Amino acid sequence: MKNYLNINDLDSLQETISEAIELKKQPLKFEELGKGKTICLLFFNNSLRTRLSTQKAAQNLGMNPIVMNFGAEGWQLEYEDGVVMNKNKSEHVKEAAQVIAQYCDIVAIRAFASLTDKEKDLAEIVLNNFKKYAGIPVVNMESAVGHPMQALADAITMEEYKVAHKPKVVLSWAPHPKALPHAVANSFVEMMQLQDADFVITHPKGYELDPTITKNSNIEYDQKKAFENADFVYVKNWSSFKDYGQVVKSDSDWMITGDKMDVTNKGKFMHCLPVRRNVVVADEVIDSENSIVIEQANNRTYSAQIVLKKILEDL
Ligand code: SN0
Repeated sequence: MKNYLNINDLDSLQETISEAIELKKQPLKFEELGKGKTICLLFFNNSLRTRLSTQKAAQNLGMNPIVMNFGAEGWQLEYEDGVVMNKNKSEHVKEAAQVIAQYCDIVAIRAFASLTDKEKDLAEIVLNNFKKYAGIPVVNMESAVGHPMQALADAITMEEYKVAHKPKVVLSWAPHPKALPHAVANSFVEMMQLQDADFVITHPKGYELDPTITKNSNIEYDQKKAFENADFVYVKNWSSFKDYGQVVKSDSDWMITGDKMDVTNKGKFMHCLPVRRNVVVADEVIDSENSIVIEQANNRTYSAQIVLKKILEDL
């Protein structure tokens, strides 16, 4: 594999999930593969799981990770061509990306959506400019549009907790005090489109995701109805896509409570974390035995490790 920008960069999701589960049993099996190779992890935004699990994954493969908090400590980058750079942007991505490529073999980037400029967000300007100018493999650690590393960890986790029948999987919007990106929800939808499942998206009217991503996925505006007999309930807040980046209503009654989980099929509660307790989800749900959020976070290491392994094999 050359780059990992989207879940569809994987040749086969099912095979990748199986390989990741094997790797989890023997995480150090391929510690020679990355010997002498360096990965630069560039963070334009905050991170806990992504930062630690991707470093751990790289180390398990024998690589040297270099981490940089680019947002706080790097020069502000210019992405437009032909600009007179006499304002606040100190360096052009053309130089920055080429320079970074001198120091490493793979570059992994976190750059959230601005949620103010829809066109630029949809064009994935950070990821695509690094891809264009760095000339080395690029890994998406949450971009404006997607978080495929999270989606792969989610798929691994669902495989580990799989039910005997075709599962019912619900992606539910939940309230949040801030306007959040669509990336996690988008990649979860794209991943579910590769699965054999009864998949339902539920959210209040006005929170429709990008229709070019959801395509013909089933949308149910009645959250309780959507939850009926669900085997997995994947929860995430996102801002409006149509009224781009806006919190159109707060809808606190969309919080995930024990009552709602009661109509599921002992449904597993999933969330990518970080999560706002008693805003997004009630304590009783996230603290219940059906909550699998910690295992999801654990699987971030193996999703990153299988992705890096595939890239290292093709270097
Ligand atoms: C990010 C998001 O895309 O929704 C990262 C998720 C992996 N989440 C947040 O920014 C939550 C921040 C908060 O203040 O709750």
